[in-house]
Amino acid sequence: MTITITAFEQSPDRGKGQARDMRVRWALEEVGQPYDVRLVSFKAMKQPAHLALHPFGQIPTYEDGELALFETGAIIFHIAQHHQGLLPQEPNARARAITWMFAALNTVEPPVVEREQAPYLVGGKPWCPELLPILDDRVRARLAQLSKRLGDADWLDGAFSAGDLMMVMVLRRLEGTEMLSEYPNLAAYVTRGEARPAYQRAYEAQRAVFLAGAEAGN
Ligand code: GTB
Repeated sequence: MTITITAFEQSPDRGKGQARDMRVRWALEEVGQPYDVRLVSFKAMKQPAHLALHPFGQIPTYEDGELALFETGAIIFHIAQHHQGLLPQEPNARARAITWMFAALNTVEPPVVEREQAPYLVGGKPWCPELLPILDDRVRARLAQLSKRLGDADWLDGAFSAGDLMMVMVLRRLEGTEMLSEYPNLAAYVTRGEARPAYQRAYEAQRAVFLAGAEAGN
């Protein structure tokens, strides 16, 4: 049975690998699993057929036979548990790698997304100019802590793992801001992740969707 994931028919990021199907594509490429992609429009995501797969009407979803999953954390954990290459075998090292997945999603991603979305959500409010530096500082606090822990290591805990995959994807959301470049070891960490052949294949695959859509006039 071939794995099928869902992705945006027209990604608002114009094929820059920011939509979260990129995480799943990268994980599948790392473990060498082929997959199909079903593209969905914003409208289709809110229809019953998609809501049956994803109660919040979002992408990505993951289907393999009778199993249907949503939430990138759960999907990547599932892939990593069932295929070699994303989690160490040694139990304690495996638990630590899983811890980094949670840290990426629960501790680093929330302030990053909060900062990214603030201008859209409250940009018109008179107090927004005061809020943004506060949100910047919340991101910087996490980056400083992460930077200190990473030090001059290549990856967060030994070999590359699903924890690094998730953390690199979260940090990539800071693209276009100055913040990442203030922490050169984190910027190099992201570049190292992006240089992995599996990342490159995933990036090109999602970009091809955007290019095909643009050519078709979408
Ligand atoms: N917690 C969920 C997970 O990790 O799977 C979050 C899933 C999610 O946010 N999905 C987004 C979605 O479907 C797409 S990735 N949104 C449509 C909706 O909610 O109606 C988030 C995203 C979208 C676009 C960009 N971009 O253009 O740069 C970046 C990230």
